[in-house]
Amino acid sequence: MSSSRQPQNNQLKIVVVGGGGVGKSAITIQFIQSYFVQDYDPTIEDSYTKQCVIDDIPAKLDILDTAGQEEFSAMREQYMRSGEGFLLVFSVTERSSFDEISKFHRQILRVKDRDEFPMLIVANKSDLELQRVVGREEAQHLAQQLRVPLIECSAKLRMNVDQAFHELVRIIRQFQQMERPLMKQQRKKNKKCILL
Ligand SMILES: Nc1nc2c(ncn2[C@@H]2O[C@H](COP(=O)(O)OP(=O)(O)OP(=O)(O)O)[C@@H](O)[C@H]2O)c(=O)[nH]1
Ligand SMILES: [Mg+2]
Repeated sequence: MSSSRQPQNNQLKIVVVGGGGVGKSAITIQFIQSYFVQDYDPTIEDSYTKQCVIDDIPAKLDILDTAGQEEFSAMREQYMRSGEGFLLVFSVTERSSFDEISKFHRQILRVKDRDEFPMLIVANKSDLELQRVVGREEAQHLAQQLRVPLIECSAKLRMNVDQAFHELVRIIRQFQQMERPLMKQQRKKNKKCILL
């Protein structure tokens, strides 16, 4: 690919959301540093950057690992405004975290004022099969309802961790590509209005 065809700005803002203790930090730290955090230390807000090449296109990911605990929920709108794509994480061992997915989804669409936005649902802790309370089919059903793809993952086993981030990057790229011509049309329209 010639350099002129490369996207000018390959920086992408990814935000990891979901209930408390579902494994957002564990997934993020596995992706960035390739180790599993065993202890639970509730997050307030942590940010990371990672350079990677996805489908032969370089990307600089700015990843925001957010607080799941309710007491920090006031910060949500602010990070939702800046995010270009969201991982919606729940734990297959905790029903309330699954119920929260729809709420995060709804809040993101409201803050973005859109019907659709780049997101990926992550069903984490799938290594804990015996403690699973949210079935695969049930999760798939919600994903179809929300029109958001879903991936099963385990931060502990490092299963589908890279895939989750890479897939979200693909979803963001597709969305932004669709948006660009639309924005141009919009600008033209606006211009016409001003001339009139
Ligand atoms: N077995 C198993 N445990 C996990 C997995 N992911 C996270 N955990 C454990 O679950 C606990 C909570 O994980 P965190 O990553 O801190 O959860 P969080 O979503 O960041 O929580 P908040 O920061 O409070 O929102 C920790 O003890 C992790 O070791 C997983 O895939 N499998
Ligand atoms: Mg955390």
